[in-house]
Amino acid sequence: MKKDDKKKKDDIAQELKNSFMHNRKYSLAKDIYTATESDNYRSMAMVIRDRLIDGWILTQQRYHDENCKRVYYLSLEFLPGRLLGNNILNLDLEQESNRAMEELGLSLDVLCNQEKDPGLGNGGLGRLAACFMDSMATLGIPAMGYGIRYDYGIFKQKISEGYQVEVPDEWLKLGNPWEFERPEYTIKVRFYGMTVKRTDRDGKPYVEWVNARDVLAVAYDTPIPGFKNSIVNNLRLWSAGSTEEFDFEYFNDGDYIKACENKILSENISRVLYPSDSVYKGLELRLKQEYFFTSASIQDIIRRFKMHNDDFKSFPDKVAIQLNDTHPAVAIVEFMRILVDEEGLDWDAAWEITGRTFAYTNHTIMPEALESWPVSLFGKLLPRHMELIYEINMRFLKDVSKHYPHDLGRIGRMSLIEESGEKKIRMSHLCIVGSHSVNGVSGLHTDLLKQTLFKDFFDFYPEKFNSKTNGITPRRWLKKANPRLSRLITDTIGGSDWIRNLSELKKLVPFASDAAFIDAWRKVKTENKENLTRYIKNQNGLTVDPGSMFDVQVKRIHEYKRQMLFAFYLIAQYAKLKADPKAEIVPRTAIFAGKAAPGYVIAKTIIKFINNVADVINKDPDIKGKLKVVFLENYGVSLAERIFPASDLSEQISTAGKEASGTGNMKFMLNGAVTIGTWDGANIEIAEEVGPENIFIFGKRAEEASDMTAKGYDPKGYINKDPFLKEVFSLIQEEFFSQFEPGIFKVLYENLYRKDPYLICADFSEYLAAQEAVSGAYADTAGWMKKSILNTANSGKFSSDRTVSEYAKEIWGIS
Ligand code: F58
Repeated sequence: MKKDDKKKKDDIAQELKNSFMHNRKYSLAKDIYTATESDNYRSMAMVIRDRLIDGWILTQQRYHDENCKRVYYLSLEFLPGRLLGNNILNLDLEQESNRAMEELGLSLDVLCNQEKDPGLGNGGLGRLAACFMDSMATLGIPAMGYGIRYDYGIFKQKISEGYQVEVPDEWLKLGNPWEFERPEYTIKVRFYGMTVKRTDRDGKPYVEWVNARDVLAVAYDTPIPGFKNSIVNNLRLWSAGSTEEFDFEYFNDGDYIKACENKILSENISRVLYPSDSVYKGLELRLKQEYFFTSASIQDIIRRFKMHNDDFKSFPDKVAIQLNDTHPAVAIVEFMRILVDEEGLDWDAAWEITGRTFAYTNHTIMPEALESWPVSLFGKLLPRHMELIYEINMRFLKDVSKHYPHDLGRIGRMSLIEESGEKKIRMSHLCIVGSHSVNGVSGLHTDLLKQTLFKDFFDFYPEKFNSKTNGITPRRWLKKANPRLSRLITDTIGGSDWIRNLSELKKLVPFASDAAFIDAWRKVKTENKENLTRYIKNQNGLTVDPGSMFDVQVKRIHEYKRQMLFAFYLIAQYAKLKADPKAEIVPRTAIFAGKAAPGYVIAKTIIKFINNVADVINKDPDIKGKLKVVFLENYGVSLAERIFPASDLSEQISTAGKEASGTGNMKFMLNGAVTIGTWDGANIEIAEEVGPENIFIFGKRAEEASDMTAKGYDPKGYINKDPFLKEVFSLIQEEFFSQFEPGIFKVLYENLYRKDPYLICADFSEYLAAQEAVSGAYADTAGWMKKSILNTANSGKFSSDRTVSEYAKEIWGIS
């Protein structure tokens, strides 16, 4: 290091220390004797927050002065992860912060772990939104995220006697140093009421929405810094409040409780995140949440637009709005309502502006996850929006029937209103009709959208459809989560450009055959595994061997993700070892983590099943040193950061055609884990990047799988053919894993033995063979390390910087 640089770093470390002491004393009124670890975390968070402010103000001023085109990312979910470490990293203050804390006798790591991980999302979709926020700031895209500031995020998962128990996540209890309340941007959102037709002075008819109930949306802003570029974007989350502290009418009548009711009901809107990851439930409060944050965001966006622009015609040149799935779909209607009812634009002009502004991302083709709101509920809550949807639909279907006269089947299928049974609004159709872009999140997923779910729409508007393969931010998922590997990479390829340009990792390819490098790579992996080993010991009281293969499946628990397939493999291995205790096997530690939706009985039973299987295997002395099974509780961003760097094998074994993309698969790859997976979602693209020798692919392909299900498939044929599979079913039926609670796994057994909707039995034999191939490959340590290195080296495509650049260029019109 040059002398000047060293001096600069010394000065910064000193400033950080001073600022830390100042904040601890004057913001928290604490000293060295009274400060808790949490106080020290908060003091350091304030130090770093202060360092974000100048960049934040300057960035926003610049966007304002340049009146540049802005991107708004509307998402009901954001999973940003802990911010202290990440913000230090993006501000390039890692060394100085570590030094400052050390000199104060503190550990930055310990402080960082004090932070509550904001769980404002369920899984992939929410985490993708957070990766995009990081990439948009890093690429200097004038972007803003909009969502809800839930008082309670996704529940905390405890495992008790093998069962999932949900505990409320009180993430705001000790305050949140990263957010800034902005009461001055409070926005009124209306619900209920009715519409009346009126004519203005010129005789022009218009509609008024009257007798509505008001709720207030209060803005909370969180700065989102780019990586080492002084740019700081904004994440604006809305919290609900009531218009009056009390309803005075009731208050005066002496009904105190009734007087508080309105306040309580209003505030409930942002109380809690719905913890369902792929089953849609038509609950009124959920629709209120969707409209609440959407309306507040659209009003805010229009207010900002009007500060610099007076003609709505230029709106699409100044604003791009990306809808993260259909949850904010009502934004399209809210925007039309404002343009037509409040701004007085005529329908055609408003509709054209709307279509050019909005873009929609789909994240699933699973029918049970598609949102469709009963017309009765929607019309009661949002009477004007219901009318507008009918108008949009009428005009749209007129267009369709011009192209396909007399094709009533097609018109019925494409309608925004589902007419069979209870009338419902198909939110995805609304999004497609009201947007200029519809994208899937991987190549296969987009193809399936075009060929199946949205086929009629693809026929009608082929130009709207496009694919944007997901990505992950290398800042959090490599630089921060895996500091050892990051250092090794930087030292090896001679620089840290890869953090901003992930394809630089390709430079590792020549080192994949270099013995010294292979050894260094193995050492890093082993140290990371030792770390996780300690965590497992701490959490589960279980000793695992860091020398064993860490075989990992971490994600939401869902039938289509097939945690049961992995569990079946482990049971088959167990049975094999019991039958032949001398059988040679490659020692493995199987690691599971993931939450089940509280109302999803099968998923919750799967968790109990895995834990019981783990108990039997881990306690059996015959199996010692050969197989261990671990279920880590409370999977989330923070736990994920510990797991990926320590993984050898990544389980990506969904039924082909069901996982839209997956992003965990990319995090494993980036950290040098090898994938065993089906030909599904982004696994396909991972295989293309890394080459067939460095990935283990098995199982039915999407088309075959859907054909089998359509034709009516019987798992029994497969069960009888495969002796291991047969043995697995016998063990479950004999209550081998439920001796003390007989009958608890009947629901799993019956479901898989009779229906097996996700083809676990059909894929089992091939999966077993693929696992055998994995064991063979792992036994050759240098060969495995080569695969591991090549996985990291070829993961450049999966940077969210690449994904976001594609959105910017091809959808948002931002260079
Ligand atoms: C996920 N969807 C996909 N939904 O399952 C995954 O393949 C993809 O990689 C990821 O999106 C990002 O594109 C997902 O996470 C949800 O969590 C929704 C939450 C709200 C209810 C409906 C599902």
